[in-house]
Amino acid sequence: MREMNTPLVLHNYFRSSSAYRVRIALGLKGLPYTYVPVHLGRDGGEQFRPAFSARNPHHLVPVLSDGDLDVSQSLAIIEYLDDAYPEQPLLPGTPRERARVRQLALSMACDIHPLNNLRVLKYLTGPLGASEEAKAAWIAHWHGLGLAALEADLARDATRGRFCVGDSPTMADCCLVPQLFAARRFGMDVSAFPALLAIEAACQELPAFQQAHPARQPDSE
Ligand SMILES: N[C@@H](CCC(=O)N[C@@H](CS)C(=O)NCC(=O)O)C(=O)O
Repeated sequence: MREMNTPLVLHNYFRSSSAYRVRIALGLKGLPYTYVPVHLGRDGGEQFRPAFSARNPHHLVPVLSDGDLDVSQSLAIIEYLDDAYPEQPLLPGTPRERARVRQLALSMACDIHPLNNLRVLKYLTGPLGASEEAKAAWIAHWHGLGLAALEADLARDATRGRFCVGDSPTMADCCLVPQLFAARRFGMDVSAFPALLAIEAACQELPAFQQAHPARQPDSE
């Protein structure tokens, strides 16, 4: 555990893309936090331990604790942080831009990520009896479909700037960088997505994105 003199505690796993989104958001907003690792594989998964289950009965990281409040769901956490700690907003000022940021973030958090989540993949190869090859094909299919749609969406969009929406990082960028990290981890070639890669490069210039990288976390293996 990395202790900080702050009310914010992030229950977290270094490789989790959902947790990675929140680490980026906390960094962009300059908010210190205590890092509590929750190992998703060890001993059947620490997300099922009673202490964690009491915080999140869905058994998923991340959970952000702020005093006596526990918030799960990475996008709800990021919106909570923006509401409670408004400095360095991660949602833009106009309704149109806010809708666009949410649209992009949700397309990753709802339409790409869940299909490749640990428990889904375990169910495929466990009860459904899928082979490792079938699992790899599943991952490549859903990642490829989702990222190609995102590339087409961003490539034609006039609100895109250095970042997904405009020239400041938003919640959409907090999702994009972990999604590309996950795609590469699963062995995908992402070179066919130049708009995504250009935004990722702009993000990676910022310390908040660099410091949130899975390899830099205390529980990194
Ligand atoms: N929609 C949730 C997804 C959370 C989620 O799926 N977390 C994954 C890690 S990225 C997890 O805890 N998986 C544990 C498991 O599948 O057992 C969010 O955005 O926070």
